[in-house]
Amino acid sequence: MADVVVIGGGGHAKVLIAVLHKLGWDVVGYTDRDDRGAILGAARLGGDDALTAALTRHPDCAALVGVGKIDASSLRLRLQRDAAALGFETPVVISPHALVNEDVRLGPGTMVFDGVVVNSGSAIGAACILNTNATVEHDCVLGDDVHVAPGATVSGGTRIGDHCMVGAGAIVIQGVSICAGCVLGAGAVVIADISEPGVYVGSPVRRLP
Ligand code: JB3
Repeated sequence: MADVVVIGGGGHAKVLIAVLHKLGWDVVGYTDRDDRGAILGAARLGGDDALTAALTRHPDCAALVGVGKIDASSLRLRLQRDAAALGFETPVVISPHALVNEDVRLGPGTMVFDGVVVNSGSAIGAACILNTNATVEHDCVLGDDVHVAPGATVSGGTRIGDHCMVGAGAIVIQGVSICAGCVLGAGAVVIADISEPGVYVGSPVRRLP
């Protein structure tokens, strides 16, 4: 059984820890500035300054970012890079209840949750979240720190830049390019390229001022 520490102790961490348990990882604890109590049996170790001590106690320990993402900030990627700089491995996590087909590349720290389908030819960057029941179709290219929220559909041949957030139930049609730094609201429908960072809502999407 491999050891892992989770960075962050909120809702996303809970979902991540449940998947880690199914995969047989031993979650040695989580870090958070707030004490959120035990999360599925994982205790708070302290703030992020407790990571160094955790690595000393568990020298082969991995670390995964359990802070979620609801905007276009780079926080998750920064936390992951900080953990890697301390010496932690940041492995890919694929739920046993997800389907990742052949010829798919997943960057370090990317997490693929229950019910996700990723189809062949797709390349997903580092520290991404493919959340519950999301679909990433064939030949897509997703940058680093992209969150595809529950139930969203990214159709074939789509490109999505770094730090984007594809909201719950959103639909991106085939072949579209979305630049870095975009947030698509829940249920948004993207039918044309997006080249300006911002928050987009509706069907078809419009950019919020
Ligand atoms: O929609 C879904 C399925 N999931 C959402 C997820 C993607 O994003 C979820 O519903 C939430 O909207 C959100 O999850 P997250 O980030 O876990 O949110 P929350 O439950 O508010 O917890 C965030 C936790 O991260 C808080 O306990 C913060 O104190 C902690 N946090 C923030 N910054 C941090 C840091 N923890 C550490 N260790 N380091 C930080 O820099």
